[in-house]
Amino acid sequence: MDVTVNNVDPVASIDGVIDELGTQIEYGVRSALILTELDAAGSFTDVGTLDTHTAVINWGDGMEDDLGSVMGTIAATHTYADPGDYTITLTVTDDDEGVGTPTKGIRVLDAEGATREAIENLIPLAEDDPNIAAALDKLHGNNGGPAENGALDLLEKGNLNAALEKIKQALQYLEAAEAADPSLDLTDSKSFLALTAKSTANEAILQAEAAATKPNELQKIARANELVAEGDTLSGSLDYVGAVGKYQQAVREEQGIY
Ligand SMILES: [Ca+2]
Repeated sequence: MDVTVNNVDPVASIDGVIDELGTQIEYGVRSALILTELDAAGSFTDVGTLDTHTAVINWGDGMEDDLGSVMGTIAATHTYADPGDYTITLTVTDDDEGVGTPTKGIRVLDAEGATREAIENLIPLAEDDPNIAAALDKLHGNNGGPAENGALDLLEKGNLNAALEKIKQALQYLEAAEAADPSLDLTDSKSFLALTAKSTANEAILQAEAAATKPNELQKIARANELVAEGDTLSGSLDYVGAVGKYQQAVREEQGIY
C-alpha cells in the first residue's frame, strides 16, 4: 500500500513592528522615522512538528535579511533611509519547501512628514487646552495661519538647530499640559517628537559624513554620535526634553561641515 504524506505549510505572522521607544508602528496610526531603528517580531507554527524552518525578512525597500534557521519566533531590526510606504514580507520556509508569507504595511516619514503627523494628531486635543495649542504653535508656526517659524517651516528651510529648539519647546508645553491635567497622557506624541529630533540629528550626521575631509570635522562627527547616544539614554528614561537637547547639540556639531 502506498502512503502519501502531504506537507502542510507553516503558518506565520508578523506580530508587531516597534520603534526605538517601544511604540507599535501601525499604518495610519503611528508612522516610523527614517534613520531610526525598527524591531520586527514574528512567529510561526507548523503541524509538521519535526519540520525545520528558515526565514527571510524583506523590508520592501530593496533590502532583506536572511535569518537562517529559526524556531518558532523571529526577530529582526531595520533602519529605513528614505521616507515611503513599505510592505514588510516575512517568508518562513520548511524543509519540504512549504512557505508562509505574512506581510505588514508601514509608513516611514522624514522629520518634516513626522512633524506634520504630530501636528495632525495634536490638533483635536488643542481645542480646550491652551498648553497643547501653544505646543502646536511651536510645531506649526502661527498655528494654521501662513507658515512662519514653526518647527515645520524651519525643517523645510533646513534650519535644523532652530527646528529642534521649537520641538523642544513644544515638548515643554506638552509636559505642562500633562502637569495641568493628570488624566492626560501625551507619551505617544512626546516620544514621536523625540524620534523626529533624533532622525533630524542622524540626517545631519549623514550629510556631514559625506562632506567631511578634515580631522577636526571627523572629530565633530564622532562627538555628534556620542550626543545622539546620550539623547537615546535620556529618551529611554522618558526625559524627552533632555533628549531633544542632546540631538540639537549633535546638529550644532555638524554646522559648517556640510
Ligand atoms: Ca510543514
